[in-house]
Amino acid sequence: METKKASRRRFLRQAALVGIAAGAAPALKAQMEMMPMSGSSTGGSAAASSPGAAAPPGNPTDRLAYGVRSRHEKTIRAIAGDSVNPEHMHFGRMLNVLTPLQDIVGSITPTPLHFVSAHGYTPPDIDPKAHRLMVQGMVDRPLVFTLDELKQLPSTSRIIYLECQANRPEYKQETLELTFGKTGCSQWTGVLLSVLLKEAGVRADAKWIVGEGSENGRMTKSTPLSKAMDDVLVAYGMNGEAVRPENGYPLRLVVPGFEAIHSVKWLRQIKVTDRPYMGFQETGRYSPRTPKGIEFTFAQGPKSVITYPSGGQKLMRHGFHEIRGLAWSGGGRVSKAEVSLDGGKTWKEAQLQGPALPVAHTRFTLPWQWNGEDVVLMSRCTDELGEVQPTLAQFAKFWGATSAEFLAGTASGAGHSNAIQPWGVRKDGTVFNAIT
Ligand SMILES: Nc1nc2c(c(=O)[nH]1)N[C@H]1C(S)=C(S)[C@@H](COP(=O)(O)O)O[C@H]1N2
Ligand SMILES: [Mo]
Repeated sequence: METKKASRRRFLRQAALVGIAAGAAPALKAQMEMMPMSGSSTGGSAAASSPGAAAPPGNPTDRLAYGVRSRHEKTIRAIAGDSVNPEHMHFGRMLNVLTPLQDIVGSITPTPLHFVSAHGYTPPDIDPKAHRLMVQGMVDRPLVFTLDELKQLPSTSRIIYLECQANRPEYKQETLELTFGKTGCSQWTGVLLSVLLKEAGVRADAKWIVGEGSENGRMTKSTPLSKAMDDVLVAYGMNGEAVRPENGYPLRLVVPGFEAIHSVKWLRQIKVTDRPYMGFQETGRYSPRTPKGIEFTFAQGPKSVITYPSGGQKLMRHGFHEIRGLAWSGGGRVSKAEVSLDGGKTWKEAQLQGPALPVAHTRFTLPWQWNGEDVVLMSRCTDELGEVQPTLAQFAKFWGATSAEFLAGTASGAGHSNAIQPWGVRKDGTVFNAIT
């Protein structure tokens, strides 16, 4: 038997269809106003018909055709300090829009809140029908694909985090968002790049691929062929719908676990080569300089951060708080997340909120009683390779420098920065960045 709820849902759907087909928004609005807003099947119709339960504003047909969040929800992305007005971008200026991690309650980043990074050029407005992807270079058969052709090939969906190399605890920003906001986690859908490369026939002496974007300036980035043949996606889908314009519409690379610069957006070409390009993306800040010369870094190490309580927030009461955070690793699954309530002297194992997927944001929680004292909270994680997230001192030592030099900005150029992030809680409940 069909429940009342199900039949109302069906009615709504039909009403929406009728409304769209006939452009009959006023009729649909009238029907909607006659409907109780909630709970009539459980006898809650009295509350539902109270004046407080008025329909939200705006055109109901539009609202149903493509959902919008409650008007009471205000979370937005911040534009990072190193960005300029997107209307006036030119080479050398970045567009950096941050994921508001402090407001996100799950492990998937809502698409409209996913960070955006673009290298100085306005995200292009691409017509998907006119768009082409070319696979050429050291291949037997250069190929050109339309979007429709790509969509007909065998598809793969994976939940994968992306993180920019500029997400650096040692930048010592005040808030979680400013320090960690250049990461997001989405379900990406597309074709494995290996499918296209096999179709084109990669020559035996090829070693690299170079992805190229469609924006003015055509960003390029070199990625080892071994990775390209492994798990790189040519993605057209992001969380179940088309990739958003700023995130690479209609096509982008998703290179799991590598710093996000590899995940070339607005992808128009894959060139197979025997060596990497030595362009801006390979020689600039993305490649650490060591005594041996320029080094490339690829898979990102294990990293985590407490998202509540975090820098910029305030604890409003003593007693119970649930410590919450995110952990991820370019090396695979997060196998353990730990929290320290005493500035790193002792560690407690946190609860991982499954599924802990490989190369994906993984939530962790730990119940906590705050007695109103000053405390320093930290998290660290371990990945399935057994690698443990380092302290800033350990991280700095690895790159031949000290914490102080990293905090002063005189030791830049290291690879992925995954140092442990401490948040201090003061007696008045305010939370601050306590990195030293
Ligand atoms: N074509 C192109 N691809 C690009 C970029 C760009 O500027 N142009 N920025 C890169 C950088 S630095 C990052 S961190 C990621 C960010 O992906 P997102 O904007 O979808 O979060 O895209 C990468 N891909
Ligand atoms: Mo980036």
